[in-house]
Amino acid sequence: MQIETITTHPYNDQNPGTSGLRKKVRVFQQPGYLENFVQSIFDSLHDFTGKTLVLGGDGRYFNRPAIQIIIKIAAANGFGKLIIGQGGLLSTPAASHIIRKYNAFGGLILSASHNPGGPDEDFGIKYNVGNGGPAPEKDTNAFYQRSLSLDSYKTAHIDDIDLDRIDTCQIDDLSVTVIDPVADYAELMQSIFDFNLLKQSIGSGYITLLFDAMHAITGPYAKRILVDMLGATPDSVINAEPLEDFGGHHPDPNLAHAQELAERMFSPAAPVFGAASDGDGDRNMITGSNIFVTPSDSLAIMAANAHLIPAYAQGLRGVARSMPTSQAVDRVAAYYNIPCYETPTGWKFFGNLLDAGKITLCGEESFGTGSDHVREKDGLWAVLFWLNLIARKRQSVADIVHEHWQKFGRDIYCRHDYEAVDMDSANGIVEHLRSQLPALPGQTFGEYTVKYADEFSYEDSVDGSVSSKQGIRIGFENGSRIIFRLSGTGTVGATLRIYLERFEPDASKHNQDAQVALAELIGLAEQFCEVKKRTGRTEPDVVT
Ligand code: VG1
Ligand code: CO
Repeated sequence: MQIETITTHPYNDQNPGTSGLRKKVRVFQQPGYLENFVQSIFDSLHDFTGKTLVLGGDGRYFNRPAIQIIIKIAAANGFGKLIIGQGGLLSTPAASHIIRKYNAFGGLILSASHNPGGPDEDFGIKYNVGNGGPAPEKDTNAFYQRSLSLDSYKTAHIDDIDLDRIDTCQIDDLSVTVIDPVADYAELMQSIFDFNLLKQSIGSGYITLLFDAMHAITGPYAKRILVDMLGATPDSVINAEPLEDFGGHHPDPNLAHAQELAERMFSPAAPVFGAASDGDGDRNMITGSNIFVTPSDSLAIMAANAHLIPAYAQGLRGVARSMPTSQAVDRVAAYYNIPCYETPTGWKFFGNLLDAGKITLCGEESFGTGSDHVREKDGLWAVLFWLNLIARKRQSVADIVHEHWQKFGRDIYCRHDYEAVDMDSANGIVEHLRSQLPALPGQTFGEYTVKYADEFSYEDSVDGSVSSKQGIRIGFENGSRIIFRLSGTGTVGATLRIYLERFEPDASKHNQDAQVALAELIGLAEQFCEVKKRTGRTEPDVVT
């Protein structure tokens, strides 16, 4: 194998965010841009000669050429085996599983998740370590540091690999295997859930369902599992064909972007269950006939009912949620007397807790839930979890949610996003918030008295590493919270996220609209951060 060292110049903007490096496609297409980042990753890792690397992506524009480029760099850097999803496709959770199942050294996942795709849209790349999870911060920091001084990368002179044929080929010391992207994952799902019960419930018509794959990666997974294996009608999976531009839409599973699903779920003829997933298949939106389940509630409900699922019949060791996720799951953990951890935003912070066996289930308010079966959040797993619950409890989604609120109370919750805010204004908002923190505790605003006001810092209980500046928290005596943070996944300007939550124990008030119930907190949030005043905006761009 002929290996060539190519001279390059460093780029100064290759700092991975919450979930890998995400930029516009055109940024990635600059000479050496992708190559540099991949070489920076390999330069920061040790002792992988002859070992296995998993490769796959969500199928967005630039996925295929990027895979061919990475194959050649991985070959030149001494990997011994590459496992690649057919067509260059792997959902994020499936990639995590394949890394674990085949004892790979790590994997590269090509995705910008729920961001739009196409020549003028977004691309992304993320490195996952041997446990199947996103590289921890110490690694992503090392990749960035290396990228700042990188002056060459290595590439091998080999032909492009036929990504469409399931096969293994040997090129000198390198073996390249193209695998069915769905088979291993489907088998894993079968080992977790009661597929016989699901087949009966779906086959008998007790459960009718609608799954929106949003023209993204979960189409082939949903068709194989929900239709072929569980017997759902073929029209139960919509937008099932992965497209490079996701049909021109945002593959973002929320009521605004999964529009057809939302319309059908809130109509008189709605099926029993409806769900959607994102570009790379790690997010999930859960709905039932005429009801939307917030991700924070979904996590709490899953935790409260996990013993009904075969793989979790023994109960949960513990649970974790990201800091801005509502405290609903904390109440479940307290009820079952199991630990509940609060981590910074991003799945990489759950990895150590999962590896150490401290938690079984975890989730984020951003439509992410998962368990110790892989080291990523997992959209279809959450869908199967809910289907299995409905089949076992023989209750509608609405009944399951209302019964949960009656037992535990409701954490009324919403998030407001202000997108593409210019960086200076965003930094000004954060500075302004910071400056108020010392004086806030003890102050009263209407029915809200501030209990604490701080900037979240996390110490990992397994390896002792500390991550600071993970969001500004204002907590009130009555348990309500307002949280502010800047997104680490956007590609244009800054996105300010405002997370609002209020606990309502009184069941007669559980059916309130969240925007109404949270109106006073929403007003307070503006008083503290002044986003509208400082940017001239009148409304958030996204409300979830
Ligand atoms: C967002 C979410 C976070 C999630 C991350 C990656 O990050 O808030 O909870 O882990 O996306 O998800 P941020 O920094 O933009 O708030 V995915 O499905 O985009 O890989
Ligand atoms: Co995603």
